[in-house]
Amino acid sequence: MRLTDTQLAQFHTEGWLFLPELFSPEEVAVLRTEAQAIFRTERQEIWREKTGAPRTAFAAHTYNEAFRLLGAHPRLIRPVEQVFGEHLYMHQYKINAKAAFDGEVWQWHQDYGTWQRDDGMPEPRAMNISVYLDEVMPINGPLMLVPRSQNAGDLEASHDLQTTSYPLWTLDEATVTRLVKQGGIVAPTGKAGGMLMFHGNLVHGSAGNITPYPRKIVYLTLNAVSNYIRRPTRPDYIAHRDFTPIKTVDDNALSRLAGAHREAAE
Ligand SMILES: O=C(O)CCC(=O)C(=O)O
Repeated sequence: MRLTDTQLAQFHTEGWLFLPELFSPEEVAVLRTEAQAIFRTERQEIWREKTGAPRTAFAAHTYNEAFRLLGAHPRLIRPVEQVFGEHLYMHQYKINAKAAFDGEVWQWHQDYGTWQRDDGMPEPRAMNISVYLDEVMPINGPLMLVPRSQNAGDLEASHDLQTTSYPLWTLDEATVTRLVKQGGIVAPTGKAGGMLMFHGNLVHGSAGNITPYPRKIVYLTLNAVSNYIRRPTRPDYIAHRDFTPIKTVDDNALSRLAGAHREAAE
């Protein structure tokens, strides 16, 4: 899959691109079922909110077949290769649960702020590309983006170790207000199967989810191979040390797996 010139221009100008329903209901159903099963297990890669509700499952591509296939899926890998013009490796992989009633906030931040400070990533030549596993609505804690804020570069940030169960380099209110005055805020919503990619310096965050509707999103953080991390401080299930270029799987690999699951259930 290749992005069109119009899609590339939207990404470069606004700092983000959303493609609705890029994955079929059948493909996304198998991922959602597997994510629910992962969140029921206890392992070090699964982090919980202070209430005990699941927050994030890291590195699912290393222990789950459906997420392994998604982590090498051409519909996700090719667009990012197109933007960076080189091969990619998986810097981070996570499924964010944003559980019904209990899903907590993600403070305003830039991803590259954490990748640089905590992992020693030289340049913002990595980005998050995500797939919605549930419908993302205006009411269930959608990701909020500040368009064009990627142009502000690497902003001063402070290390928030208190607010949630996940440490993050967050931005102050004056900085967010200034950038929002320039670019506004968008919250791309859509059915399960939608794909959202955004620049590593794009300012973003999300509010808590107090609705009965869970909002699971899986994020692949793809880094250009030449931009491998130099000074990792986080465990390797959070900031991977395997810089091997990703080889893509067939475009229909997930539908085949969904078919195999269906047959096994019959
Ligand atoms: O899933 C969310 O709501 C926010 C995730 C996020 O901002 C991040 O992983 O950097």
